[in-house]
This record gives sequence, structure tokens and C-alpha cells, in this order.
Amino acid sequence: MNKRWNNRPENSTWGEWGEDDQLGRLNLIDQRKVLQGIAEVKVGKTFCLSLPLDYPGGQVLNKVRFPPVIKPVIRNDAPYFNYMWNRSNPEHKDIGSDDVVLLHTQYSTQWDSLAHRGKLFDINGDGNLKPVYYNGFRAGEDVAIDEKHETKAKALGIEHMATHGVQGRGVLVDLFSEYGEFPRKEVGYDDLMRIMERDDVEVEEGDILCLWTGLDQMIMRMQGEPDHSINKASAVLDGFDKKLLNWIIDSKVAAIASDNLAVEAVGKKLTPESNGTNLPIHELCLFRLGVHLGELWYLADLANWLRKHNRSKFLLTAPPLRLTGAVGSPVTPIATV
Ligand code: UVW
Repeated sequence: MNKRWNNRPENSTWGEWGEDDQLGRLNLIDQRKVLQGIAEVKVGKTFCLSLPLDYPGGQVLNKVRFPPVIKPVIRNDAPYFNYMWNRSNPEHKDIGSDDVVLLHTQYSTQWDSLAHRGKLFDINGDGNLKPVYYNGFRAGEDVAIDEKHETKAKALGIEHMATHGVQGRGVLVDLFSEYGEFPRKEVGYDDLMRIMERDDVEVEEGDILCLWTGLDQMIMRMQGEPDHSINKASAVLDGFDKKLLNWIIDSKVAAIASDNLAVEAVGKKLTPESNGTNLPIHELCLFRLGVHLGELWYLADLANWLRKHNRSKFLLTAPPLRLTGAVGSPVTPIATV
């Protein structure tokens, strides 16, 4: 029994960290896990795990998300860009520039917050489905939109992730070396376990799992003008594989990130077993477990370095923007090895 729900989804973590918890499994990244991450720093080399935020380019991967538009602030009725302050006082020699950005928060390298995907669920156990998110927060009341289309995740906004810090131990699994770019492979539990065993990769409670598929290097190669081949390229997780979902539950990973669009395959058909979703990993992670999903990360350089040095673990520092009420955020993750 909880003030927001009295029926919690099967295999969920709702209530595990308190009835108002908004962090989900980020709670598993505690001081001990941060120190475990820091212990992976051996040579002090850093990797930027973000694409340029105007990549992938165009709308080939997602029709409704657009690259950032950057404009100048207007000051004294003029664009405040290369602004000559001698306009107001001839003795000034200063010049100044300020940006305004229209940013689709999930266009490029990003985190999904726990308010990104919810579900119609019988939260009261009375047979009525209600639109809710992780830990029973309500669509409408808690994740709100008004008549002017102004939105605010009053609960589960991305700022909670930012204040946590998202610094811990990252573990990378190299799917690219096994599956390459074409044909796209849907990776199930058996595939994942085989590759982890091959590369001697172990994932422990509270680790941030990073799955490298090679889509990032295709995106970089296409230099902002991707063609439709990227919609069929590189590995994705098979969210319809029950064994894989069970592994995500049992492994207690704190978050999952990948260089592909959605971690899992998109555009699939519902099945009688898929629990009313065609993105079962999103449903499991964001709605039930409180596992944030990172998408379109740039993992290639890190992955190649780790392989060369026979390693899979690193310190990962990946706070999103502290953008109150947003349901996703760009991120510039940094790996330190
Ligand atoms: C898709 O684009 C399907 O995934 P997400 O909404 O998580 O980015």
C-alpha cells in the first residue's frame, strides 16, 4: 500500500526507495559505486561520449525531432552577436555574443528521464487503467501539460538525475565486433551472454551498462546527412526476448546506454505476450524498474581503446542538464580510463 498506488507492476522497483522516489535504480549508484568507478581510472585518459548535438542530421532517424537552432539574443533591438558596445558609448571597445537555442532534447546524445515513457496501468487494483509513470506518478497531475502546451514534469523530471550526478562505473559490451553494421541484428539474452563471456565482461549491481553497436561511427561518417540505411543498420536489443528482460531485472544495472536510436528495436508489432507495448525495454526500464536509458551516445573511440587494452570498465560521469521539468536531456558523458 502506498499513497499513489496499491497495485504495483510485476517486477517493478516501485516503493523500493520510498514512496516519493524519483531516481529509480540510480539509487544503486552510491558512494561505494562511485569509488568503484574511480578505481577504474588507471591512466587518466578521457573520452567524450557525445555526438555533435546537430548529428545524426536531418529527420531520417526520427521524423519529429529536429537539430538545434541557435539564434542570438536581441539586445537594444539588435542581435547581440558580435555586438559592438561602442554603439552605446564610443569609448567601449568590448564586443559580446549571447545564444538562444531551440533544442529538441532527444534529437542527439541524450538521457530519457523516467517521465519519458509511462503506461496505462491498473494502479488501484480496481480494474481501471490509469495513465501513470514510474512509482505511480500521474500523467496530467505530475507530468503536466497546459492549454498553451507548456509542459512540466513536476515529478520525474530530468533534474533529479542531474542532482544525483550520474557518476559511477560504466561497463561496455562491444556488439559491433560481433555483428558489424549489416544486417541489423536483434540481440537477445543468449547473444549478449555469449559476447560478454567471450570478452570476459562482468556486469554488477549498480553498473551503467553501455552497449556499443557501431551506429555512432556510421552517423559520424555520414557527416550530418544520413541516408535511410541507418534505420536498418547495427545491433539493437531484442526487447521481446523474455530472458533478456529477466536479465535486466536480475542484473540490477543502474542505467543502460547505447549509440543507437532506442537501445532496443523500434517499429515492432505488439504481441499477445508484449504487455501492451512495442518497446518492452522502455516499458521495463523507464516504467517499472526506474532504469534511465541513454541513446545515440558516441562510444566508438572508448570501445576501441578498451578493446586494445583488454578492458571493459571505466569511470563514467554523465549528468544531464539540470533542466527542471524536462522529460529528457542532452548529455556530454565523459569516460575516464
Ligand atoms: C524512440 O525514438 C523510439 O525511442 P526514444 O523515444 O526513447 O528516443
